[in-house]
Formats: sequence, structure tokens, C-alpha cells
Amino acid sequence: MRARMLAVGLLLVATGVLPGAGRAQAGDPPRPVPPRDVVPAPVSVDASAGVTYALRPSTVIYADRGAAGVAEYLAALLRPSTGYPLPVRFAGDDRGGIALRLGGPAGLGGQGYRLDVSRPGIALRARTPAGLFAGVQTLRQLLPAKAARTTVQSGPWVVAGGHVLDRPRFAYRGAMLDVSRHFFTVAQVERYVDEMALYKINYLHLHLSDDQGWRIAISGWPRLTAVGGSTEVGGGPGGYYTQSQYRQIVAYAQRRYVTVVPEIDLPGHTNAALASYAALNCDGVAPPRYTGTDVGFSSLCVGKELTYRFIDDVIGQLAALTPGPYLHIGGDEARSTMPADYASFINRVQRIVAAHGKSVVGWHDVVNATPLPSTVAEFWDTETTNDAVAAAAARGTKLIMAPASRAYLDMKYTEGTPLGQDWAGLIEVRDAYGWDPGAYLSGVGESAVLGVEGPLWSETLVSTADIEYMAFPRLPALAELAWSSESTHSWPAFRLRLAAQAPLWTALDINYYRSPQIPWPA
Ligand code: TNX
Repeated sequence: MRARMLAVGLLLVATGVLPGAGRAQAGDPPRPVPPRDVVPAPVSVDASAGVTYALRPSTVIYADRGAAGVAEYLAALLRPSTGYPLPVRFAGDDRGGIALRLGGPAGLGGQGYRLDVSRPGIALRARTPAGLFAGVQTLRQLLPAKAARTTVQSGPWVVAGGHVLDRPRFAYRGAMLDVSRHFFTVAQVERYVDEMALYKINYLHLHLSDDQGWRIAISGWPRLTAVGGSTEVGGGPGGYYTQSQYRQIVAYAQRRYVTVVPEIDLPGHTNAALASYAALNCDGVAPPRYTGTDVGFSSLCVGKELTYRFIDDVIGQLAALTPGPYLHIGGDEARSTMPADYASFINRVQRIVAAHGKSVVGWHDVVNATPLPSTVAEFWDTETTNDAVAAAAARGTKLIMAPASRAYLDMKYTEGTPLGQDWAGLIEVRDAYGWDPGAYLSGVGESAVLGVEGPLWSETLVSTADIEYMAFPRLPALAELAWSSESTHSWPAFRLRLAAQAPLWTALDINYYRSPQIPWPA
């Protein structure tokens, strides 16, 4: 009986029916993670049956000089768990080691890579360091999950042989974190950056201001942080980043090939700024600070010149602190601003952003103004038809797809989810995965889509555990929509690959929602 069960089990594992087939039972020889388990799904995966590579105490990481940063990043990930020295060398013939080489066919593009795992060694090739970094994330998933731990583990460190060829579908793969409704520290943001990077997300959109909190120090406007930074939803202490802390986040993200997109939400969602400076209000009276969760009640005074001097200072300083090309100006739910005022306000702010050398991203409401050719609109509605957005797309406005009913990571999974909201619906893992960003909006084709983003609003979230519970496993699902070609889209296959990620999340101490839709390993 036992033998028969074992045989059936092996068959299920061999045919890939069981998730996490690479994880061994106690006492069995460890089986490597099958290359097909990678999330997001690569363009192509060819497993080499029976071939494996194993890290050894003598393993060397060979790299081109231009790949030094990625090589050191990989070494720093693997040294603590393996206990191996894993030196990075810029000379040598690659044999027996892990080689990170710049170059390869034009078809890899700027973010693609090729990973070859054979008995003598691992070869990773890409045309850019960003491509190598993406390949390293794939390699991390192919190593035993315990390689992600930060204390010494016992080997062996076996990687299944095979060839992975990969490049992204969309250039922009984003995650938004709302640090305004509840403040999160630099360390908490950095942890989220690490979690994003594992799934090849390359933009971190930071929602730095809202009614409930202003989170970035601006020279010349000290009350923004002293007053506007002192609140958060529910009455907690709030907080803010000094400019040097913000630079630290930017640099940390940059080392992970993640570009920060800072958002100052304008002209609505501005109670924290209005409470800080009475002069910013049309009536010259500062409103009380706000710690509730309503939206749409506040507006900057669009008729006052001081408003634009304020915005020019804020945008100018943020532009100087931000190496990435985009500044997000919000623009959503400006229900207290008349439509004509809204349009002229957004048009003027676009010119301010351009004068500081950046491109605007705005919530899709900004299509009601006159988007500059460089302006990107972030679609957040729950409908799949929006004539104004479709018309803007037809005129050339590029879109980031973050439809609230699919991509909002703050929506509850089910009615019983203890955190989150439900105004855009309940979003189980299958809902988060089951749409096509290139064909979601009526009349908007794939060529108008710059990418996909998962916004995580924080009205109900106070801790890293809360962030992770809402983001995992939906963020990897969105990452797959953003990275993987439409031809790989398959819920039956995805749920197995997603299940196989769980040991890695456990090793990384990531708190995740154990969705009943996913056959998690025991
Ligand atoms: C809508 S959709 C908002 C945010 C809220 C979020 C909560 C959009 C651009 N704005 O102000 O935090 O819903 O789900």
C-alpha cells in the first residue's frame, strides 16, 4: 500500500500535478526546483533532464566589471545561508562557477536575460545590468528555498539543469505603497522593495502625501512635516522622511533596479498641506488635521499664485532628489475642484513638472485636462469602458493599468479578510490574475499600455505583516501579468507555480494569505 502511494506520488510529482514538486520529503534525496516553477513565467524554459549544478564551498562568481553590482548583490544573498565565501572575480574562465556576462543577442532587449544551468556551471547573460538582475531573481527561485535564509543552512545547493530565455512584456511593472494614510519607515519600505524585486517589479510608486499625512521634508516649508507629518489614519503619530532618508530609499531601490516614482497628490487629497499652511487655503483659514478615511473633500486653492510657488518648490526639490523620469501628481478624486479649474490647474502643474525635467504620471482623471505627450495616465476605475481615457490613448497618452477591481492590493480577498476595503469588490487571487492588461479597456490596445501597477492603499494597514498579507500572493500575480507574455497565461499552471513559491516566502518570513484557490504545499 505504502509502495503504491509512493509510486502514485512520484508520478504526480513527475507530471507536475503536485505543486512544489522540487521540495523533498525528509530523508529523500533533495530534488531541485523545476525550472518551470518560476514566477513570473519566462518566455521559454527548457529543462535538461537529469542534469544538475551544485554550489560548492569553492564556487566563484565570475562577472564583467559592468556587472559588479549585480554579482555582489547575488553573493551577499547567498553567503549567509550557504556559509560559502563566494568571491566575485573579474578574471577567470567561468568554469565551475556562476558567470554574469554582459552581452547577448539584441532579442534580449534591455531587461531580458538568458540563464543556462549545466553540470559545469551557471551562465547568465544579458545586455544590461538590469537584465542580469532579472536573471538573478530567476536563479534565486531555482535554488532551494532555504538559500534565502539569513543564517547558515546545510546544503546541498542543487539547481536543476536547463535553459531559460526571458524578457518582459511591459516596460513598467509597478507597485504603489501609500505611506500617507499610515506611515512606514525606511526599513519597511526597503523590505517591500526587496519583495517587489523578487518578482521583477521595477517601479516603486510612493504615495507621499494625502489628507492624512505629508511624508517628505521640503526646505522652506517646515510645517508640512511638523504639522502635516504628525498625523495618520486613526490618530497614530505619523512620521515623514527627511530628504536624506528619501535619498536612502531611492538608492536602495536603484541597487535593485527599481525606480522610485514619488507622488504628491494634487489638487485634492491635500488636507495635510492645507492644515500646515493657512495661506494655501482660499479663505486663509487652516482646516483641522484629518485622521479619517473619507476622500474628495480637500482642494488646494487653484486661483492663488502662492499655490503654484508652493508646488514649484515641492516639485523642484523632489525632481532633484529623484533620478527616475517620472513625478506622479495624483489628480484623482478632486471632487472639490470645478472641472474647468481642475483642467487649467493640471495643465499648469504639467508645465511645472516639465520645467524641472520630469514627465508626469497622474491618475487617469488627468485626461480631463490636456495631457502633454509625455504624460502617463494611471487607470484606476472599476469599469472596463472609459471613453475619455480611450480617446486620450488614441491621441497618444500611454497608460499604466491599475484597475481597482483587479489590481488594488488593499481590497479584501473575501468578506472575511480582516484588513482592507471592498468598495471596488473582493479580489481573490484568481481575480487579480484573470485579466489581460493589453486588452482590458474597450478601445485601448496593447501598444497604448506602458505597464501594470498594484496600488496598496494603507487606510487599514499598520505593519509590515499587514502589507505582506495584502500583497502576497496578489503582487506576484500582477507581476506575472506585467512581465510574462500573454501566451503563457494559464490559471491552472499559474496556481501550481504560485504554490511552489510558498517555501521561499516562508524562508523570507513573508506573511501571506493562504488562499484556498492555491494548492499550497503541506
Ligand atoms: C481610492 S482610486 C483612492 C485612494 C484610496 C483608495 C482606497 C484613487 C486614485 N484613490 O485615495 O486610498 O481608493 O481603496
